[in-house]
Amino acid sequence: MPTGGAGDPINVYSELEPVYGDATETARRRYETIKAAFVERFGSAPEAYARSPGRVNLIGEHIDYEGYGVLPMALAVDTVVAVRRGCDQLVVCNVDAAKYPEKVFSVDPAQEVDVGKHNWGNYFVAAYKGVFEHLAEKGQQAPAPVGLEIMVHGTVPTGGGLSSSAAIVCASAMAVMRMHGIEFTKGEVAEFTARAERYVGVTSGGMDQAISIMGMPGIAKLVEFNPVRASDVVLPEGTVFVVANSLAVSNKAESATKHYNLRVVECRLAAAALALALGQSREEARKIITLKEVEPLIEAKYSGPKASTSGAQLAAVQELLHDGAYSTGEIEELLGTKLTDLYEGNASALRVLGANDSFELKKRALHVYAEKQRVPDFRDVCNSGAPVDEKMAKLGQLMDESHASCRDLYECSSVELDALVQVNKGAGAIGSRLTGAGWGGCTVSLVRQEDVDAFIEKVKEGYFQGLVAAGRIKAEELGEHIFASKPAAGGAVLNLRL
Ligand code: NG1
Repeated sequence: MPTGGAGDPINVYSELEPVYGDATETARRRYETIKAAFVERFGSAPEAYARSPGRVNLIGEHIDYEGYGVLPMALAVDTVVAVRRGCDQLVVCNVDAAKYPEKVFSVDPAQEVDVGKHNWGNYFVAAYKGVFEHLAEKGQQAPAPVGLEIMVHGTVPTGGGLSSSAAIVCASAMAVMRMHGIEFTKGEVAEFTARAERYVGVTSGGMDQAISIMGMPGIAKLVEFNPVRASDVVLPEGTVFVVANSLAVSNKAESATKHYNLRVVECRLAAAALALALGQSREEARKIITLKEVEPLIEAKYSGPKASTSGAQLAAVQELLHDGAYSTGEIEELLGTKLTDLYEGNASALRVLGANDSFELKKRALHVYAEKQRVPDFRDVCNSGAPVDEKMAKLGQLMDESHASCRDLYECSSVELDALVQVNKGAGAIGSRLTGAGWGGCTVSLVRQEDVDAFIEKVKEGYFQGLVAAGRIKAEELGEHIFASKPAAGGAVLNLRL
């Protein structure tokens, strides 16, 4: 039985069954294809396979970088990395060579990742560097780097908010570790792969790598940070989550200064403004980075049994921050510093300051403090002894509230996502929301097992048929854009005799 604790070693199996369960026969055919591609390119079979899944976040959006726990599950779709020690380079190939052409890199762990020339092989190099960097951080002697022959195959849709990038980075890291005889715990791999992904130019919050490594079949995870850890959340019997892709593509890296990274800045400024209003000096307020750090200050002022709950935090925000945007000048006056000085040395934040001169603080803080409470609430409903129907109704309500908050307060939804959520609800979803960063990408809907087929048909009619008719997607591809998923296994190394 796979285990998913941060202190556990990476799972190693000699069979596909512990990972793929009922879908083992389909997986076997896929691995045979990967092996055949490997043999054709490199002359003989791989020594091992490493695989890591995509994920869907069930609740807790845009709060991981504020220090709060999130509640994702691993998906059945994954990335497989077949690997063998060989030549004196890193030769990175893909079964889909037309889309992902072969890339060759040196074995030097200190090499730079060329973010300017974005290519898919960068994810492998980022993971490779991450393994050696983590060894160095631990003060452990690194083994001599060896050349590797690699064949990758992924089934996680790319660019849809299901963390295809975490899947390839985590699978690559495990393959590199295996070939160098290096062992780290799951928690260590989750931490260093989150940092390593930044080499590819994305400021990751840490959720995606943690669930990709620590996911378990049938179990969602409450993932918490500093240090990263995951605890089991058993979903009610008969619960299925249906993922649907709005097909609005949000390029996170390109739009970061107006979307993702702007929100990170707004949250810090909201935290600083709250700290000031709660009596901290300007100097102290300038040191505050996350809204979580403000919690004890709120607790000190709003004494009483509920002082540590989101109720007190939301009351504090309502009282202490004003409606509407804060201008750069107003915040600079409050904090007694130029914002460019506050963010000195932080290139992504400085780009945000260059592109924006007003910041929404109240709405963002209201979202974060309400959303972070929905995560333990969701877990508590799952763990309660209530009847299944009642549990599902409460979970659905939390998901609906999360979507409304993302749309109205965090403003990270989009016309397409809102339309898809509406179609999902009309098709019988008990709860439905955007998942991942938003501004495009996927929705996740809670559906009863017995209703799944009818639900998917209705959503195909209500949302996707129009896109087929407009020639944007092909009817035979619809299964990639909407699919049911139960929590699937996390990352593993497979020593297979195929
Ligand atoms: P996506 O864009 O869905 O991979 C991003 C962050 C997460 C988290 C969510 C919002 C990366 C790689 N991931 O997820 O850490 O902050 O947005 O909840 O940036």
